[in-house]
Amino acid sequence: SRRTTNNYSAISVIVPVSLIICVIGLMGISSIKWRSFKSRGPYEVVNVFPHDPNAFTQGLLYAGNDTLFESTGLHGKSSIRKVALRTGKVEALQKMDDSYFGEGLTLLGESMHLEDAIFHDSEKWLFQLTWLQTTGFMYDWNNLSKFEKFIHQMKDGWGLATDGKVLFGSDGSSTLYRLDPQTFKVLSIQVVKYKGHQVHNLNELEFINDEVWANVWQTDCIARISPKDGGVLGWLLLPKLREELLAAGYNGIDVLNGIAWDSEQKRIFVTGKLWPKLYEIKVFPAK
Ligand code: DDQ
Ligand code: CA
Repeated sequence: SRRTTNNYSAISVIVPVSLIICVIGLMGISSIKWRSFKSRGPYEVVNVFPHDPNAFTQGLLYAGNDTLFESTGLHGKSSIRKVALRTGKVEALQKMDDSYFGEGLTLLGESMHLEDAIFHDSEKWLFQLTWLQTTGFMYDWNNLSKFEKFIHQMKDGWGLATDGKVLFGSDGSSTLYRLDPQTFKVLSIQVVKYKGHQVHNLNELEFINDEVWANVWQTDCIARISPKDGGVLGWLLLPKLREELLAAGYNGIDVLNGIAWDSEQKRIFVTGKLWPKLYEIKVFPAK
């Protein structure tokens, strides 16, 4: 009878324990499935908007109120334009002289104290670079036909962004420049590096949450740069966006280029040169 009691107690332990192990195992499997479903990648497409397929996008920014400003390149087709986010409709456009190739674009004002501002009556100014030249243009954001030339000290003009105080510029090299928005003098430079290797071809820029994001020309990659030391904090790899457009038959598209940040609603927009679409994406932390 003692033996029977022992057997009983063994069963009464083994059965519930194995049941518990089984349940924990199942929960584990389902949580792995759930996690892999949730982490389809480090980003997610939230919205897709129309984009002018004739815009050779070289600069993109969000100006509030579902409005973007865009700088386009190619000689004879370069422009600066105000674009409605939801429809992609061009609401204002200033064509550039045929000798210029539009490049990086940023918007600065309000918080900036512009003593010698060219347009005293405007509260914000758009700054635009041009390719292979040190000439840039400053526009009244309310009236794109009001503009003035400036000369900067970078080798070339590619990307432009701002933290609200200085301009960040790129010139196709691995150098990230800080420029004074009043004198356009170089305040400091940083060499952008990933694990000790220089990252060349830095193109369109955006200042997002204390990071400088840069499209790397001829790649589907965006480098997230620390403005403290020029180190790459992480990468955003977006080959799918371009590949899906190609698969949908848009054969004339060029590279991914154009990042804009809506700091109020925390929205990130990306597009490309001659892309028919502009994407709102949600990005998960770099690390
Ligand atoms: N940049 O964006 C790398 C600064 C300039 C790209 C220039 C691409 C030139 C394309 C020329 C095509 C002529 C039809
Ligand atoms: Ca930008």
